[in-house]
Amino acid sequence: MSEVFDAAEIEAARVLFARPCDFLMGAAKIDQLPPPDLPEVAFAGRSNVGKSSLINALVGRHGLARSSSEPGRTREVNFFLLDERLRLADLPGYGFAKAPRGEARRFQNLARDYLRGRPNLRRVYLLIDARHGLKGSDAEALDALDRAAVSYQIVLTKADKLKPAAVGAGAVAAAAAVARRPAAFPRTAAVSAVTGEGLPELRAEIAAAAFG
Ligand SMILES: Nc1nc2c(ncn2[C@@H]2O[C@H](COP(=O)(O)OP(=O)(O)O)[C@@H](O)[C@H]2O)c(=O)[nH]1
Ligand SMILES: [Mg+2]
Repeated sequence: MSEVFDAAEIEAARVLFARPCDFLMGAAKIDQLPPPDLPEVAFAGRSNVGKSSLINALVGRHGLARSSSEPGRTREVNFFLLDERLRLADLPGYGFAKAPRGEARRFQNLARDYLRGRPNLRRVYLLIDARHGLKGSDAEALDALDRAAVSYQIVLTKADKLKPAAVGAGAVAAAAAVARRPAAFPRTAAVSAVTGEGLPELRAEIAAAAFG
């Protein structure tokens, strides 16, 4: 089932993500963040890469994290509380051409300030569309994560759009692209919010990062 996690770890993670998960709050400014009193993991990536869909799929609740058709929501850091012991943070997307320049800078600064000053942040999942690979704006995000020294892991999204061999090749390419980056986690993940592939393993990765 998984080369990295055993059946008991996969099952424990499944049980964790089957626990209640609710929207906690959206923070539009750095001083609105919840206190850093619980382990947190964050999901980052270009607009439309599938951040909100992945959070929904992980917790099995469609419509929990809103999709990017509601732009206001995507300019905040949105927090979800899982089982009253783990917070999931949906970060503002980057690389969104339609956002006005000043506005784009404002929410990118928010994401950067969040990443720099969050002692309870256990890992950032940097989502990349499996069909497109890493883009220039992704490289900028990786630079920011390396500078902030926040552990991050690459997650290829929308794996259902490609044949398994192509997803595998994309995973190898992404792993090579981050191999020398200091804060990058060596494993990459590949998921689909549509078919559910890769979700059991990613839940186990998150549980290990948060509580391991
Ligand atoms: N085929 C496919 N489409 C997806 C997947 N995840 C997200 N999408 C679609 O991609 C678009 C953007 O998703 P969203 O979660 O809003 O992206 P966000 O801006 O990163 O939060 C939506 O139309 C989703 O339905 C996936 O795993 N497979
Ligand atoms: Mg979103």
